[in-house]
Amino acid sequence: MKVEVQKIKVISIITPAEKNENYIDRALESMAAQTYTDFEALILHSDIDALKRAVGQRYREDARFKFIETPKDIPAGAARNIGIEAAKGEYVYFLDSDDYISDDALQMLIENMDGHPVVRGRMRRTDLDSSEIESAAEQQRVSIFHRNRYNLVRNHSALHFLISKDYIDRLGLKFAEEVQTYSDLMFIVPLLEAVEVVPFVYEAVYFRRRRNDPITHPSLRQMPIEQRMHDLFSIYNRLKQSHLSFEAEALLDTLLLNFYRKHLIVKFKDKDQIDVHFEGLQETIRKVNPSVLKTKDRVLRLDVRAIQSRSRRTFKRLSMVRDVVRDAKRGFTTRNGRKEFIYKYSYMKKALMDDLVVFESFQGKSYSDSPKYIYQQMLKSRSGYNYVWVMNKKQKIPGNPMTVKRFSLKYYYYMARAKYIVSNVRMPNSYIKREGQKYLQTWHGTPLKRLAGDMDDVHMPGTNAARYKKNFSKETDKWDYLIAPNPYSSAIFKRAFWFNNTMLETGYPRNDILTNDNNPVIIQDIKEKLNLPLDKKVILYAPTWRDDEYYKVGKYKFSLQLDLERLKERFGDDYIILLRMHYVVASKMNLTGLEGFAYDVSKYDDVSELYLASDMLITDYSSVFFDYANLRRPILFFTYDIEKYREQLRGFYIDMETELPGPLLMTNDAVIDAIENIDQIEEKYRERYEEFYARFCSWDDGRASEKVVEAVFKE
Ligand code: C2G
Repeated sequence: MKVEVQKIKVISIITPAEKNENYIDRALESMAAQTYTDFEALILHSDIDALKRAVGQRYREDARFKFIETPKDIPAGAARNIGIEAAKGEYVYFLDSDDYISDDALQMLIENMDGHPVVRGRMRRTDLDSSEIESAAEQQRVSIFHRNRYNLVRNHSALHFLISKDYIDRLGLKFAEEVQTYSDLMFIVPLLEAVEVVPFVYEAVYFRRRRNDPITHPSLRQMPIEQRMHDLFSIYNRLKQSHLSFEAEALLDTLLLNFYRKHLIVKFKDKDQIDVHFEGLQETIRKVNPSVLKTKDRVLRLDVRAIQSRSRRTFKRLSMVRDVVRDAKRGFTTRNGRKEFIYKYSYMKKALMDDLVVFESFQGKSYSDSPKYIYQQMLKSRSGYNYVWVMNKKQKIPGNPMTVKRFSLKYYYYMARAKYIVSNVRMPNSYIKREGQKYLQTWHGTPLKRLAGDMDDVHMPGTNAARYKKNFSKETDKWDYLIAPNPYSSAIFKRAFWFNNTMLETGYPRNDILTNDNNPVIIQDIKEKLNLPLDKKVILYAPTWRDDEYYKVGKYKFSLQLDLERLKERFGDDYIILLRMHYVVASKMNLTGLEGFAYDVSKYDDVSELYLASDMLITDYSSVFFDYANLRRPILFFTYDIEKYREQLRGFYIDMETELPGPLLMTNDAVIDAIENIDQIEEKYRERYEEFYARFCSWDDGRASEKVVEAVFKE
């Protein structure tokens, strides 16, 4: 028979909600769904009205949900303390507002307390958009382990412990209030010191959601290293003052040493940082228990002993030697390591060359895009500069600049020595921006798909949203200049790239030729260069890539949905079609049987020239249409997978249904019909096209290259 007495005990769930209005629904939902219903949920926030507006009505009406006002901008630990003060329950439980728990979590915990003052369940990490549920009922097994109690807090968190309120009061447990992070240690270490065992309930699951925006909305673990270091040192020193068990010391020392190994070694690559932090680190690390230190690996031990006993200057020297050894080791073991070593220790030590400009377009894949037009403008209007182009294939470039292959030794040499770097995509992580170097980022399109900081989820291989954004912001920090093609992009770039340097609001250099060279002679030239028939009209098909369809990192698949046979049959007498895949697409196209009608121009360097040579564009979610609209020629959107693309992959900045200068077409029938009736379509979309043009093309006046060169390169 089940014992009923436990059922009357109330659990106080304490949930600080500051800045988490957007995430809290999932937490509330999981509280409401608890099979153990005797709880009060104490939701803490500095603006109760705003919070109430953000949550569903059912929580406002359910008396178990209590909204408690806190002072503004207090750390989460202080908010939890207010929660503890207000708690009326026999038990206290901490659930964060961006996480959630399994439906029977509270029940499993309380039923398995077994007379102990504290019990803990299992933690699982999931993504922010995850709706995974795991409940004991599904698992059909019940287990309680009595574990080494300190194994339960390796993530130093008080979450998912169910604790007797009486016990908390008796021990006077409080979270640290003077810190943002690590405040849980102050609560949890004394608690664990006071108990012998903590039952562990495998079936009670706490889902810890991984935040996807470490730059503007960091979770506590994503806070800046400086903050976390200050907090960890402060809590560590406070706790070390009391008499602790060996297990507690091992927990704290290991936390400190891991922090050093994971974050400070990297930080100390910049030797000035040693000057800033050495004293505090030395004072703290001297408190590490020698028996704990003995259990760590040799390299770490040597480092720690040096910090403990040497002067700052000696440690700095040792640290320099350590860096060289580490980089040299990489030099022997990784493909580019040797070159990066020479780059860092030799080339970077040589003086910058003030007259040298390195250009790169699409990672050295082509001589194209805005870097090409900026370069051509420099040839015309500047003297005294030397140029290097990053080109992966051998190719003759006007002006005969030096060309280097990406990641070759020469490439590293010029990346180290050039005063100016011009690129339209991100640089590799190994690129180190030098003091005095100027990095002009041209970017490569008006954004339709959500960019960097504006992306919720990332579906590209080998990364997640948090890592992606962190890397991305490291890159954008290096940009001195960024080109905006229109006011709309300028606003988005500032936000999504966290960009505060010089925005060149000039329009796109790559679009200059759409204004200046839009004439029959040049168009015929381009067609001849491409060996195209001169008596046919030209359709350009230029779709973008799909984040989730790939062979491996950087090599994407594209499966052609356009029915070329039908198009040829219907329009072959009057039209030809140019197929232009995005530069990350690696799929090959098979055009047998379509000779004289379909041409693969994916390898052609400059898409702007293809725009000029075509009479009509078919695209999808590619930024090409923003540029193409400069020509005021018809645009069709073949958007057969718009639902997936919009909902799952990226999300759009503009409303595709109402703001585009042409129709969305879902089938080949619709495409054929649209080409057939292209005149009516032009007529129908005339007004919208004009609005679109005014919004996105008005800065493109044919002089963008000139303005950019003017702004960045002295005469
Ligand atoms: N491009 C091209 N051929 C294609 C698609 C794109 O030559 N079939 C070129 C165009 O210059 C285009 C640029 O690559 O403007 C960027 O391509 P998008 O399809 O827009 O995609 P993406 O590389 O993801 O960049 O802010 C812009 C976005 O980041 C988009």
